[in-house]
Amino acid sequence: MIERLARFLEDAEHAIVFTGAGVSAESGIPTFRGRGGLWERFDPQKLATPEGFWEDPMEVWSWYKLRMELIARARPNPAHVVIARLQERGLVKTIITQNIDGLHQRAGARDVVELHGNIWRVRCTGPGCRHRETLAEPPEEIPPRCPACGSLLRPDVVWFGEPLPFREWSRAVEEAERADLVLVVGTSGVVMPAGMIPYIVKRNGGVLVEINVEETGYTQMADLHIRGKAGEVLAQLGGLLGIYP
Ligand code: BV8
Repeated sequence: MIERLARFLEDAEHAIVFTGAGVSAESGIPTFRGRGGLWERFDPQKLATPEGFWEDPMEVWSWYKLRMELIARARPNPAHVVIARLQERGLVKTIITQNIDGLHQRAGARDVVELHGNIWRVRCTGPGCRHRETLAEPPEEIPPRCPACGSLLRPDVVWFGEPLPFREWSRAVEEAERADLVLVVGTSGVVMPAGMIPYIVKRNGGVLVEINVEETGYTQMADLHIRGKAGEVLAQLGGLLGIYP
């Protein structure tokens, strides 16, 4: 299986990677839907929404601050590292992620397309105020206020019911239309429209390879489904290609 994956990647002209929460699971970041997932203790359908934020900014900020602290302590796992090295070797071109944890970049990946934003970026909710900033650590005071106008700051992430950032979404679709292979790592494919990216590659005749610990909506149309943990499978791939450890 790993050999077939290596051959697929070597034969591809324009391979891309599409990741979800499962790629960060071995870094200790809970996934959305898996066991012990973020959904079990918190209801993202309530908290990761504009309504949830305006109803209780403190509760939503406590959730994001908790996740920032978890992410700050987390380290990229072999999945993030090998994906970055595949990109360095030119075996994959673009990394498209639904995650907001920034771990692909911390593993050395470049030009990562973050479809749902980044947890370290905040923006002002004040009408007409364009203040944005990237935090180096979780905010002391929550909910944080805009230094320019005093309005509430919000995480610069895409909540349910919100459109994806135009630039990132257009870039991802463009990449998917160009790709002749998509490596789908650690995503249930439930969330749309992000989850469409692998379908676009497949519809255009590209190869779809999936790495996941369970079956998903992509499995039955995958050319190769590797059942296993992303960190372990990609560490083996990296070993085979001589790019890891
Ligand atoms: C929009 C940022 C419209 C915030 C996130 C009914 C049908 C279809 C769609 C909808 C519907 N009802 C509503 C919608 C739309 C909705 C949606 O898709 N809902 C879902 C729940 C059905 N989508 C939206 O609202 C989107 N916006 O549609 O706007 C619009 C358009 C124009 C104008 C105005 C409005 C916005 C969605 C973005 C939401 N934001 N995150 C934050 O993180 O706080 S989504 C959130 O889910 C994360 O980004 C996460 O990455 C993403 C997807 O989940 P996964 O990454 O797949 O994670 P999950 O836990 O599900 O799966 C983990 C997988 O990993 C599993 O398969 C597991 O087996 C595997 N795994 C676990 N461990 C490992 C592993 N694999 C390998 N190795 C391991 N070790």
